[in-house]
Amino acid sequence: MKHGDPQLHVRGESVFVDDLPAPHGALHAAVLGSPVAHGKITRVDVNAALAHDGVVAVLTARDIPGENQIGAILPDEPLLADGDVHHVGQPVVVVLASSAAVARRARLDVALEIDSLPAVTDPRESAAKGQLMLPARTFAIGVVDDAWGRCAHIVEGRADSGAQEHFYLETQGALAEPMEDGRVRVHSSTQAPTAVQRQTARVLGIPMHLVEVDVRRLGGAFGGKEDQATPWAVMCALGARTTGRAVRLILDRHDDMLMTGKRHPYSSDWKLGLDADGKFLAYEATYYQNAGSAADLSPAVLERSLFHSTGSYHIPNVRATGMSCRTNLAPFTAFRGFGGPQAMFVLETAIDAAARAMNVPAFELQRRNLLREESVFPYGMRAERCRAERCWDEADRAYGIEARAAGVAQHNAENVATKKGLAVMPVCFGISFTNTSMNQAGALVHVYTDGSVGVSTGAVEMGQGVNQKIRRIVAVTLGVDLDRVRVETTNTTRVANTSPTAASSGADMNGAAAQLASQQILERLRAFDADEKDWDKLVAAAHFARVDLSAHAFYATPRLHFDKTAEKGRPFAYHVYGTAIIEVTLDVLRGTAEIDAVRLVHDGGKMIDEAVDRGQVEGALAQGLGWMLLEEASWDAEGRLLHDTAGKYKVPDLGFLPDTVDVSFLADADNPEAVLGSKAVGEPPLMYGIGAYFALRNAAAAADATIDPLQAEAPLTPERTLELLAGGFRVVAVEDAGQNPD
Ligand code: LUZ
Ligand code: MOS
Repeated sequence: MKHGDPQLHVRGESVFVDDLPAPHGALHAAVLGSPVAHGKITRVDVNAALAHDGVVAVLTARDIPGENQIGAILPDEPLLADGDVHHVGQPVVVVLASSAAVARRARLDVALEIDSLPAVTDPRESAAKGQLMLPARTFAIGVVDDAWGRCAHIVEGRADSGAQEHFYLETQGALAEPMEDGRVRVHSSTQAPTAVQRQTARVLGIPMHLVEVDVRRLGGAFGGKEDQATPWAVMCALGARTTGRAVRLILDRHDDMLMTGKRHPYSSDWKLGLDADGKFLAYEATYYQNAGSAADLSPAVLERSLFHSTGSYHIPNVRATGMSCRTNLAPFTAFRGFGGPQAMFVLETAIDAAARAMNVPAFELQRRNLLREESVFPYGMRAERCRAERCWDEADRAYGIEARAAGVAQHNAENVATKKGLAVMPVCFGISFTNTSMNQAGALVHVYTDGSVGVSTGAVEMGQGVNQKIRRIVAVTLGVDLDRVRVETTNTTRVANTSPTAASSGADMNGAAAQLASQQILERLRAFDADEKDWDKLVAAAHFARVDLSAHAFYATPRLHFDKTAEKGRPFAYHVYGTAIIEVTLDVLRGTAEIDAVRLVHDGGKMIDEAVDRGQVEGALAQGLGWMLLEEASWDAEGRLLHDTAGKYKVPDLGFLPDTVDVSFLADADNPEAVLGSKAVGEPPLMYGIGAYFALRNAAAAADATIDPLQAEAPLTPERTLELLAGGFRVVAVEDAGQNPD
């Protein structure tokens, strides 16, 4: 791979939106956001800002020629606030100037007056006030209420998980150029070029064919650019339309953190019932999703929480209810896992509590209740080619769960100042957009007369290696060297009506479309000359004989259906499985922890590019560990973001990550449901990180047996760990224990 993204990245040659050469006369934009979380706008006076040298225009809601609306699921999100504001940082005014510095300075001189109203930041309070985005949804199987009576053990409690910054290296940004005849071309750092095209057309009041969106690559996205790249791109297009000049808007880190949404915090109630043998009989969960001030993708995220309420386990009686609760925080949005991690954290909390109540290791209960072939999920789908037990048993065979647990117990018996903890985390994640209609992709393949190949698809490269996979798929299909194949930018005039590159399905769907297009060309070439072995000669001769060397193809994931009235169907093409074993060491006095090792077996299918998949597993794991133990997002009671700069927010780095990360891929893992037998990889491994929470809490419990397992709150930062220990921890006790170990 001589010309791939990794090579360009390490040489610093990769071009991002901010690196594109500025068109002649290009302007720079800065956005003024609301300083308060909720209120009525009483005055917006832009004259002082306009008076700045270099300021060309200042845009408000009144400058929007079309609809002031960019909400995709619900129409509840104006591009620029009009009348009222609903979160701190909500865009109100866009300043266009000769430089970003001038635009940022001038925005401070906009006179923006707002009458503050009370803000709601807590999802339970929002639900109590009836501020749901949509009616609550419930997924159910069996009869939960009858099952409790048959349970030998019932545990009940609460679990809370926090928000998470996407912290993509490249912040949100776009560049829009006015073109002839009313057209606009938008370069956007988006996972969803078609969404940018659609919302730009909506806000400008023009047809979609006047809007071209082009995406070379993203410097990371993680879901943060599935829906929330759109406003900045639309603002640029609006500016270009208004001034006739190109407009670039790149959020600085502070604005990005302040104005954009994060992973949804959840507050949840749970209840788990088991029989005397430790079999799960009944499970009930209620999720209060903190959705923020506009729907964004929240209802879809909530739906995925419901799909993943039972994690990797078979539970015959389930009732899971979810609510998207409107609050006065920036709209929370897609983030790798998309509601799945939040739901799995709740269930693992319940399992951990049950294990403590029954005085057995949690991993015994986990293993006993894993999904099996033909297990039915609460949403009616059966587990096909279920690999939950295979991954677990393979991890156990390779890494020895019992032996490691014994080592941890021995350490804890011999040590007072440090305690070790172990947890096992099985993952099962459904692959496909839960919204069935989104499971479609297109590709356009050109073979040029010199035999080189250009491929366009709907997939967006964001560092996940989708272009490398598509290259391989096309090269293998056509039978040419990898170097003959180039993946072009993602562009709405070449491949139209695309779904976002999301739901881990970018390579699955766009790769399949690229394969179909390549096959069409190959069939034409073979029909023309079945015997010619030399690719270059074959192509040149076929062109001379007027054979079409281009093909478009379309792929729609087969066999998907879902009935939202019954909440039953077959929403996923397949599931990805895996099991991780996580060990940590806690410094009991300081509350700090080291993650010692993560060892895992992952079901990668028949991998198209093992290096790419390994990178995805390791990166997702790091993000999951960070979410659980390190990354603390916080707001004050007035809805002001407290972690509003890079310096106030910890992201996982090499020092935080374990020295030992053993990733093995399941052997013989063909997958007939995806291209070339592969499996999607982007999101599932994030959820291995959940095990770190329980490994650490187990370590804390080894220091203090009084820690309440019925309440779980993530992230388990050193501060929170010390709070947990404070209940039963006394310095005196440690000194005593030193002389008199018990
Ligand atoms: N985005 C989306 C997603 O729109 N629908 C999904 O089901 C999904 N799943 C995971 C990540 N992004
Ligand atoms: Mo999504 S969380 O943009 O796959």
